[in-house]
Amino acid sequence: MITTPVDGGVGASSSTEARDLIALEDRFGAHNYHPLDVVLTRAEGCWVWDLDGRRYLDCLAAYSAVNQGHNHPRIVQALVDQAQRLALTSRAFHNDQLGPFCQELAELTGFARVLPMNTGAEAVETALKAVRKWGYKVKGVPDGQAEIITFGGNFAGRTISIISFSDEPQYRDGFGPFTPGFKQLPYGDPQAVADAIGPNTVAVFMEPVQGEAGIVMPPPGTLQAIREICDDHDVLLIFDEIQSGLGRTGKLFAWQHEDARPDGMTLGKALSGGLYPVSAFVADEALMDVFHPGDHGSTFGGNPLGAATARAALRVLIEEGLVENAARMGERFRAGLAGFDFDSIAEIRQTGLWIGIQLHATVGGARRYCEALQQRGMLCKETHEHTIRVAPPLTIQAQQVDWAVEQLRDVFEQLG
Ligand code: IF1
Repeated sequence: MITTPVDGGVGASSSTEARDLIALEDRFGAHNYHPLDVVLTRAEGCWVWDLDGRRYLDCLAAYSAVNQGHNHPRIVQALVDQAQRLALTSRAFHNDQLGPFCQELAELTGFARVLPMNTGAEAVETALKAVRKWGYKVKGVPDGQAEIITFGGNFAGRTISIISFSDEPQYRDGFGPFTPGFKQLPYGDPQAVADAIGPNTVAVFMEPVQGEAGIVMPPPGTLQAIREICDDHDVLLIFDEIQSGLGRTGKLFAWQHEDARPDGMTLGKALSGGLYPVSAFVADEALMDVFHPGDHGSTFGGNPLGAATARAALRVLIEEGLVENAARMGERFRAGLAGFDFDSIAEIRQTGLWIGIQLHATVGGARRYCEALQQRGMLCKETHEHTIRVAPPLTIQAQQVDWAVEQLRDVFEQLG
């Protein structure tokens, strides 16, 4: 039985302790985020609790890093067991978790080789280095001339090379000079790709569904068309599945909604079930074998604690049927939202358990809708001011979906 949060949820963290904790963050932390006014202290499955004991349905899932649900017991146990045995060796030595992790991820993704890193941005940087080196050593592009095609609306991390191909002014302002070698095109336009490819183009790098842009799907057939264009021009296709992958869209990987197998993928977030930073770049030998010992690496990349945690997270994803559940529950969400006829809504985009409710720019932004949802015990996060993003753990059940749709309906009726 879904019950409303304790005290009916009164929104802003009211306890003194919560306010003191927020004050500490404000006094001693960098001000690089503007979180909702809630202080979380406990989580289980799809639910999180704040310091005042209020319960919330987590519809952000740490930007799709907790697809398996918060603190999944099997993943926690794997983390604890490994932490008590061997946590970090560096790659100067082998360990007994990395080989099995690489094998299991290679078999799951259908790619021959795995390069393990920690954050999504590091996996993206690894992919960028791989395609550039492939361009010079295999395709024969003149040294230093490699070009990578990217798309407007992308988000792939916060490093200087990654923001060098971002079109979001705030992510770039004050951080120049930028890394050269990127060409940016309109998202979802295969003809633009065909027109832009030149002799020095080494790769197309893209999200098969854009997350931060507001759950933006390309027109049907786009991925397949770009795949064919890349094949015709000896250009690599790399999909960033760090947010769209591992079941989020109701397929194991978002590209599987089309017939468009890439030459490599970046993975992260739910790769560890949200228990530990684990990311990876996966590719076939022709691409991955450009890396020779000493070319690239990381202190924590491939550590046994992350590898053991990720092995458990992938087992849970598959054995608990979370990809299939995401497809079913996503369909339930879509059906529930189909009846939303509110003037404030410009568009509802949905694929699997990934929903973007785009509001008209005239209604004053999505944050106040997220704040109203918070008061009803549902945590969402707006993206680019006007879109409410709904992305619960893939473990969500029908009752919770129906309850979430009810809260969304009430808020739209309340705020118009
Ligand atoms: C923040 C959103 C932002 C990603 C894709 C790579 C990365 C991400 C498709 C980098 C990370 C996070 C970063 C976090 C908020 C969140 C995010 F898109 F998910 F909503 F920012 F745009 N590729 N996305 O989504 O992975 O290095 O963070 O592990 O930076 O505020 P990371």
